[in-house]
Amino acid sequence: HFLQNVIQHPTFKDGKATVNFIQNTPSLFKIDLPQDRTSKVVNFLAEVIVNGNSDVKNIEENKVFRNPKIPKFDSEATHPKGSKDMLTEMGPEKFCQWLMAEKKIHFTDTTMRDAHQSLLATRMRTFDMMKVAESYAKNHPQIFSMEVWGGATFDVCMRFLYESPWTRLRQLRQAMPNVLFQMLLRGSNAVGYKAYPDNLIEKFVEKSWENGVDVFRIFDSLNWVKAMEPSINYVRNKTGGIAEAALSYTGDILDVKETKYTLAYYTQLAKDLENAGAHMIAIKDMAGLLKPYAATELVAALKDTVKLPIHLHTHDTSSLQSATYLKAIEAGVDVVDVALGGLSGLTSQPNFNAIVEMMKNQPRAHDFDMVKLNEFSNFWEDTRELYYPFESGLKAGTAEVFQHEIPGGQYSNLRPQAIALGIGDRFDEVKRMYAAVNTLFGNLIKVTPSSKVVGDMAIFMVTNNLTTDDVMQRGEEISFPESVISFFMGDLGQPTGGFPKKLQKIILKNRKPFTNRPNAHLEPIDFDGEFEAFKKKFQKGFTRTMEMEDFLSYTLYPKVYEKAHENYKKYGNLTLVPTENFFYGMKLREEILIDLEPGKTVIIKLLSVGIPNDTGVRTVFFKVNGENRFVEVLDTS
Ligand code: 3PY
Ligand code: ZN
Repeated sequence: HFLQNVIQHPTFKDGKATVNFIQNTPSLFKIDLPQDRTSKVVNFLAEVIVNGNSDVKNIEENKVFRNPKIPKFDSEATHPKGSKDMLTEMGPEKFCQWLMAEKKIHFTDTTMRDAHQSLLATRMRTFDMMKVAESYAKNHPQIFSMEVWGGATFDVCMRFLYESPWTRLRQLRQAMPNVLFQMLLRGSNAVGYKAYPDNLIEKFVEKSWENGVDVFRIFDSLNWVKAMEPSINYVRNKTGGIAEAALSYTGDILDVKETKYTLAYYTQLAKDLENAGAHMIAIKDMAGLLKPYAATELVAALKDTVKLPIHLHTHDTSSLQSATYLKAIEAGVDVVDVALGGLSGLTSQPNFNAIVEMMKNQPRAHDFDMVKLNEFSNFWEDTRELYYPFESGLKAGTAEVFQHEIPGGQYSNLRPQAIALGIGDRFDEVKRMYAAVNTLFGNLIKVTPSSKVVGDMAIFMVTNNLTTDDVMQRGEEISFPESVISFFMGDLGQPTGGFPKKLQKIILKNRKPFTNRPNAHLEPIDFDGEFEAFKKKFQKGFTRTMEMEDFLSYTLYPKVYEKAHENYKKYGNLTLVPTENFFYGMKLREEILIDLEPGKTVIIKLLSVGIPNDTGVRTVFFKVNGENRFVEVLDTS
């Protein structure tokens, strides 16, 4: 193509080409190939090289990354039998009986969901997960489950990573067919921040199961059983999976002054969830407030109250939570949530590797190949470096969490949110205000989305220099954040003990709140009609056939989906681009390999980046599979 361009160029034809002809004539490199997958990826790289990835702030120039090593495994061997195979053989009820009869402590590995949600603002890409997925499932098939989906991953996958969450799930499922996959489902709020129609939740559960989810951890951000019940039923009736219902833990059951979230409150909640049909009970300690001695009491009481396996989840924000696990294990908890060393600790889960060591030579020990398990920890430690712009900045455990009660998954987002609003240096105030807002709102269970309401209000008050007294005394003049108004309208359901009435009046300014289930006043989705309309709108120019899963993504996050879809059309499947290049572009003369599919690898080398021309356009020259290519990009800096 290049030679054709040279030969046909008028200057060359007229015999006027000098030694600088090629160098001064970029159009010679303009080769009109169809916009194939390679071109799309090259276009994306050129864009990031010139303008950066808009999601990445505060780049450290000349940062050098380590090369994460993938622990060895036999790619020819079949996967060893694991928990997924057992669920298939036994069905959920028998499987849960087997689990309760187990002496060994079992582990859920959260590395691919909550760990990076809580440490790296959920930015972990499928590319890095897929590097180790097969190796992990073959080396450590004895884990109880892998938490790989749900929570904030669904939104962030599309919003910032331009990935399809469904494709992520399918790819991981293929690489890890032997172990249970777990997701976090926000009950009536699915994987979003508001209530959705019941039939949307039903379809979402069904499709999640079909695409690979086995264990559904269902919670409600106000611990409202009524809001969890439909999801429990959908899992029971529409899937062969496990309905794990969660009690979200807040406060301190050992505090004699605690009158609301007492031990009796939690045991009653567990009983109600068992009656609602849960196969398992999770203690969801989203902020890491369950102290060791409280764990002894709570786990023992739950074991006495329900005949279901107990699964404990915590965040190590205070650095105390390995002790909580020890006490919970002694009290008979069946499964604990842990993250591989390199992505553990602080706002993430306690350290998997260390907890296995803690239990060695003890009656409830569970044997793992520690050399291998540590290699996986190292893989994540090295990989984590690539995500440095998304680190929360927390350097050490903080006992402050027992005062502010900010969930681990929210902490890593709240600071960047504060920085973006120009109050980064007032983060201490934000944390204190978070606690004050919680008291003002009547002491809530704070977990997505109720935690977002409290966070939004705290940020709003700090930004506007408001005190809680201001809110109570002159709240009529204040326009509160949308999420706060919606919360007091009852859009997220009813909190334990009801809303503080006086404040509710101030915030709603005479609007009448709902008292029934928010989903009950939402129009059901007309799946036949709306899916057809969706296909009409999005199928044109898209390379594969639109599926119900795409429609679900769109229905849950319309605007986010539209943008991700446009990007997909423009740039193709970006999960193939190595993370370093996805976030930071390429260095001059760097050469990278991208596997577009098995057996189809493209080799891309960056040759040069031109200076902006009169219209601000820069020409980026590459060598792609040995051929010269150039891409013109408008420099928006
Ligand atoms: C989520 O809902 O994303 C959470 O992780 C809550 O803890
Ligand atoms: Zn969590």
